[in-house]
Amino acid sequence: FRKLAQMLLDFSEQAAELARTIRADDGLFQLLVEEKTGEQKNTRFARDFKTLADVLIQQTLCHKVEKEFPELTGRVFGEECAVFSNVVGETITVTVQETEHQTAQLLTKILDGNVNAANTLAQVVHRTDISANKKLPDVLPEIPLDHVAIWIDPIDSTAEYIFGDTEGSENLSSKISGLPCVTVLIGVFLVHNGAPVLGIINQPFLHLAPRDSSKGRRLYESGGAYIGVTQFCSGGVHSTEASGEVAPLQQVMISSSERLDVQERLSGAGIKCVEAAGAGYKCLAVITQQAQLYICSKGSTYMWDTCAPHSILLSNGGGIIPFTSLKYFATESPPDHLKYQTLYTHPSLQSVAADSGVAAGTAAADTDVADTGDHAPSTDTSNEATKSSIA
Ligand code: 2IP
Ligand code: CA
Ligand code: CA
Repeated sequence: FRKLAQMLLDFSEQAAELARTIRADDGLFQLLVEEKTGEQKNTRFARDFKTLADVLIQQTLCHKVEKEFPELTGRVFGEECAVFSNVVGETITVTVQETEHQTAQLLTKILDGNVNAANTLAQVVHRTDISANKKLPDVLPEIPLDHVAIWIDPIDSTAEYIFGDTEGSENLSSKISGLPCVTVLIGVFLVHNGAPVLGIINQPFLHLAPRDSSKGRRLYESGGAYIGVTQFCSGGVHSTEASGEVAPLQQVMISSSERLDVQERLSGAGIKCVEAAGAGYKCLAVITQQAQLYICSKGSTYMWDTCAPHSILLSNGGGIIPFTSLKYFATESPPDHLKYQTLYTHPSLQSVAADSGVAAGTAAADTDVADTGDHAPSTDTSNEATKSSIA
């Protein structure tokens, strides 16, 4: 498990490097911002380059996991599907090949013959020298690898990634946006009971590089990675002790599209609402204790969004519960911190869960996501069954 944790931590930095490479390279950046329309969209592979960036990161992780941890083959789940197809019936599945050259050749087909772009991407995909500047915790649980699976959101906050202001506006005023809101989210969960056990969040665009000021677009250097490991037992999640004292709620993270009535209730109770882009980023604001709670009433977060931050929150005495459970949680005194935690699964694991008699994760169409911070209630994710969320 330690070896897997180290690989995932280092991979988060490789994913960050891929994200930065695309923003830093003029040709690749141009591909990122241009939307395919009309003819072009119909005859070529009909997904935009921004999808390729996500898919490539996800497939790079699949490749690494399958090579280094064969028992986890087929257990890396992510937001993206690797198949690109066009209207004339051609289909290409993005998979990382044995050599950089082969990967570049495959990418060239998807990139409509753009050899330079394909070579640049393949080069980062095949790098083996990238490591995260972060140490693993000294003590890690001994979890057999065939007990776990992975949820990844390769790039969370895609809109900020593509169009976000370079410098962002990260000052916890009342609206936060821009590249600092982009995160790579990698979470590990137990397949038998759905408990999140390891989470990594990488912020690729946290630090502006000093050398870029003469360029139009600013460049970034290695960002920051966060890691959290949850204590667990066969029965489920064990968070670290939450302190008995529940601090009053002062600041809550919300989406800019949060329901007005939710916002009004929070403000009416004297709680400051801070709008920020990115589900991962809002969780991070709770993890770093800039806010006590992230609330999301819309059902717009998914398992790939919350698995990683959830593990980190649990390791700090916080957690994530479905928005629909908030009303029960709030009436308990003292609230049972662990009872309502969101659990994780994937449709392809249903037989594993069924064998062990565990009901991890079917989804209700209109549940919501939320993340709870230290002591506060929070909400959680939901969605169609394929996207797997939990009610
Ligand atoms: C999105 C992204 C959005 C978020 C949404 C996520 O993921 O993080 O920013 O909405 O919940 O699913 P909001 O910022 O309004 O909270 P992605 O960028 O990966 O699609
Ligand atoms: Ca996301
Ligand atoms: Ca994403």
